[in-house]
Amino acid sequence: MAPSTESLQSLILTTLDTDSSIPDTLSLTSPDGTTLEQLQIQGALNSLAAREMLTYKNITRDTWVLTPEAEGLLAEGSYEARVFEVVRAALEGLTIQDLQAKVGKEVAGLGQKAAFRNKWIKQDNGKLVKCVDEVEDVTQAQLKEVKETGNLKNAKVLADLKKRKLVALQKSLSFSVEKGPKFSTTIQKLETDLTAEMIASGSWRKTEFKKYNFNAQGVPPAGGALHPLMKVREEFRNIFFEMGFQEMPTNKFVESSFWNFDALFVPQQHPARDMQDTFFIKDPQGAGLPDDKEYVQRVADVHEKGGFGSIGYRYPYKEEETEKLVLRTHTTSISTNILYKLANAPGGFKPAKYFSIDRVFRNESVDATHLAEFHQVEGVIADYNLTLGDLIGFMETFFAKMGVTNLRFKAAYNPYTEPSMEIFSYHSGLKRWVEIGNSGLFRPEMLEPMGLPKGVRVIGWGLSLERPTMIKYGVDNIRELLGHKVSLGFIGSNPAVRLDKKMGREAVKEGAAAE
Ligand code: FB9
Repeated sequence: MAPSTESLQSLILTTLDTDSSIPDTLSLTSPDGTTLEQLQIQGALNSLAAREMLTYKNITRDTWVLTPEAEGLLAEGSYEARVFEVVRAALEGLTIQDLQAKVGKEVAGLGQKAAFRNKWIKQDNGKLVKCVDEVEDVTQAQLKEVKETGNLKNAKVLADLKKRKLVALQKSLSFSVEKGPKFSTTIQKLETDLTAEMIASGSWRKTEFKKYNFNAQGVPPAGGALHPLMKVREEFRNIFFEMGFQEMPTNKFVESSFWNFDALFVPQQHPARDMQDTFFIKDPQGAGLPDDKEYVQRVADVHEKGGFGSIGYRYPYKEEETEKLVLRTHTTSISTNILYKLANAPGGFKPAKYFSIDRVFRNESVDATHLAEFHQVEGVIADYNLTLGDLIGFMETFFAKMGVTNLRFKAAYNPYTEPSMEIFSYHSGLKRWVEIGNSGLFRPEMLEPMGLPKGVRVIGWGLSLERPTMIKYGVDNIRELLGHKVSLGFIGSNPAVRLDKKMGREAVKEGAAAE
């Protein structure tokens, strides 16, 4: 059982007291004779040195130590000595097979070679016979010298033993110790706190205080930690700001069906607007419609009769439907409202780039990668004569900022964009294509009723925050990332990720996390 620091300190002080110095702490042995760990001794020396009771210097030396194999040879004799023993005992000589049977293949192999070299044995018509009556196991003696002295006078032999992996160099550290100015054999307990009583009584004057250890690592401050999702959100926000985007205000989870659906030319009977996809608010019953009644009418008209080159949906547009309140199913509702304001801004439309990152709610069946809510990352760019090529080009630029390249685009459908495309990236970890987002050119049926000038096109795209976060942090199940099962340790201990930097674990684990 390792001696306590206190008992080590008193051993050192009593030794110093008797011997006035300790030339090498290797000589120190614990009262129960167990060899003392030099590192533990160093701990005891440090606290005594801090109190100027002693001073010490390091003694580093390279000592040669025996490898486990060499320990075996030291204990049972060298291979060649063992072979010689067996051959000597076999008066009629011994076949190789018999020798191997007796000492094993490896010993027979290694031992023979050395025994031959030492002319201890020889081959005689197919049998091994002894050449001498007795031998001195030089190897064993050499290993013994190394064991006892940590070295070997004959450097050549030492090099050979090293080559045969029988010895290894070990740096050993010990200490030479001298008495210090405040040497004493008793350790006075050092006060660590200056108390009011000490000051009142003045006892502090003759009290010895423990020195401040300014190198001591402070107690890690129990501080908050950003949730990994928020760390990745910051990465996305930086990417958008870098590209000159403005952030849209997203502080409203409850949206009217007008801004969440109708203004985006999503027909009122579209399945996405059913209970099983959207959370409808029971109370209050309905939302006030936008004050711009003409705009609402234009939206109703384009649904019913079309316009702007569209034939519309040709169904009776119901005001009560458009007033229904919902938990927003996408942040595209915010984009729509911002685009409307852009179209009606004093001084008229100006090209703009906006983004939003916030929670959206979908009444969907939850599974390992889906909850009834997720964070949507969305970008929109409004400018004259934007094309599908601009969208594709921009996607490459945008995703390249997070280290995602080699994109593929697959035609898709959204009620509010035409053409629409799903975006895929080839994932080296998974060795397959992963869907990393959705995008499109907003439909004129959505943009023109707002009053956006002819020729203005708006490209938009979106992805989730959860997917990249799960991939970057190697999380397979979304419940490890969100919800009551999340380990706070995971939150507190995870460093912020750099979206554009491949993280070790991530490369490996990414496999499992992807869709
Ligand atoms: O995030 C998604 N995938 C993804 C993203 C990033 C990633 O890692 C990056 C490497 C670092 C890995 C995967 N998806 C979008 C794709 C799929 O996960 C998809 O199955 C699930 N989607 C969500 C919706 O689920 C119902 C992700 C979410 C999504 C989908 C579409 C939009 C936004 C989020 C959109 C949009 C849009 C389109 C046009 C105009 C404006 C907005």
